[in-house]
Amino acid sequence: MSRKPGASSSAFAQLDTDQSGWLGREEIRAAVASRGLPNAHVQAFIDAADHDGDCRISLSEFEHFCEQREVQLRSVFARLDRNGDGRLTGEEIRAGCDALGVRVRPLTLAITLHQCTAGLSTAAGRSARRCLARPR
Ligand SMILES: [Ca+2]
Ligand SMILES: [Ca+2]
Repeated sequence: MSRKPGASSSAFAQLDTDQSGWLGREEIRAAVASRGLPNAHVQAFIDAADHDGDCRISLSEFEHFCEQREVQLRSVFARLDRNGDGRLTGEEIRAGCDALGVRVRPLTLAITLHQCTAGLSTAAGRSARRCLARPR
């Protein structure tokens, strides 16, 4: 399974609000703020994505960053998916958190993952929400 063709270029176009062909610090700051993320993510993203060091992110740098993140996410997913069925249950996620020594309260986990699956109207999304809503 791979990303839809053009998914990262479409995302880039949405972030490039001045249509300059680059993501500048202010555009990145606006994107980070609109997602409710800490401001530290602005520099972290620039550090991770800006390969030529010009402090702005080109489309090719953005696409490369997205590809790297997808590889990392697939690796994490594979490690969490203990039975290898291609789906993460609440228990698998909890076990992963436990293995990392991360204490996540069941309600916090349920809310976070409910938000992640909120856009899913599929049976899988409903199943995930039911599973995550179960008390530990
Ligand atoms: Ca721009
Ligand atoms: Ca750059």
